Amino acid sequence: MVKPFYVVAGGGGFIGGHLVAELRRRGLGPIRSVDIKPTSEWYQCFEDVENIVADLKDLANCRRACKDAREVYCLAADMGGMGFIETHKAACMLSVLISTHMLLAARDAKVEKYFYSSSACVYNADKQKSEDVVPLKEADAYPGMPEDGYGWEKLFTERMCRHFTEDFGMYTRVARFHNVYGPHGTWEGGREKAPAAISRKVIEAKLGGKKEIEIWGNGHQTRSFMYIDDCLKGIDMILHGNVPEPINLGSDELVTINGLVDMVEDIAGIKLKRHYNLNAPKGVNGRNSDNTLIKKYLNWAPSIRLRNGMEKTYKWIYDEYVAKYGSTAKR
Ligand code: GKE
Repeated sequence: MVKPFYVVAGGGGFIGGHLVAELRRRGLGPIRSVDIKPTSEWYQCFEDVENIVADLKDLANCRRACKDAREVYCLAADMGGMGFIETHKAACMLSVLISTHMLLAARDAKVEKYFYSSSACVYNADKQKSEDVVPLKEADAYPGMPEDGYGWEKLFTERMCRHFTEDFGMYTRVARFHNVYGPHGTWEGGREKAPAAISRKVIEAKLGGKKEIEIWGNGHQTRSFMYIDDCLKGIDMILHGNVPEPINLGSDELVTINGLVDMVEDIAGIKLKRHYNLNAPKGVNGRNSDNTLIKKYLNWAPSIRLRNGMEKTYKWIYDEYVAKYGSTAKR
């Protein structure tokens, strides 16, 4: 019997919501989307999808999620930007219950293809000490010294996927996401990452009239940021391609945090006085994606320019902000 369902675990989240939308656009289905949040808090929710509110830390819920599944995309995790993962290490590690139970349930349900979203946070911290970072190759995850809490859980689950393949013959694919951004994601509340946080702060300053911004760290930190459309394309290619090992899925357009602020200011048409909070969560000094391996396997790598993605992201957050707080908000 052909198993029909395309299952997105974490479908109420930023990337999960976009993935459900993309599967619909491709005409695939039926689709099942599972998330712990009430559907009113899902970033994207579609009536023609089987939407389930459930805690995937419970094995029984994972079995329900994987029933009759053809493909499973495991994106469910308790996570966020640096402000969240540095201060919620135990919660991040408890996602191992989701990761473990989803793998078990998918194995027992004999799903055809299983995708796991790992993270650039698996990389050895010693390789990310300098802002002038050498792009991270997949082998740089070892010897293991990942981001404390969140990164350990991701690295552990990568290994679990590998051994489920080796020991049980399960088809798994693993991508290491590098800081994904775009519309329909978290932009306030503490879990937001730098692209959304900087956008919100610039909007606050623009609408509030106080022409100042607080930046975490000294602004010299470097990162690469991947626009959601590249992420969706990469997930599809990695899941359906011959990519038998964890692989970088990230942009290699390196930018300093100051450079990101310059860009958002330019988009907003404003210049702000900068305050640097050196006690705020900072993460690693430098991180970039080496895309040699993904090009070798797929003859493709993320290529959407940061400026293009940030213009769309800024606009979406601006509209959300005004809808919530009004256009003369002083927060
Ligand atoms: N979140 C945030 N908010 N970061 C800021 C802010 C702000 O207002 N101002 C400056 N930053 C700086 C942070 O201090 C950090 O150095 C850099 O921007 C990027 O922060 P981030 O976007 O929150 O997250 P990271 O790139 O450090 O880490 C993320 O990496 C991903 C994988 O590449 C993780 O939080 C995970 O979301 C994910 O695994």
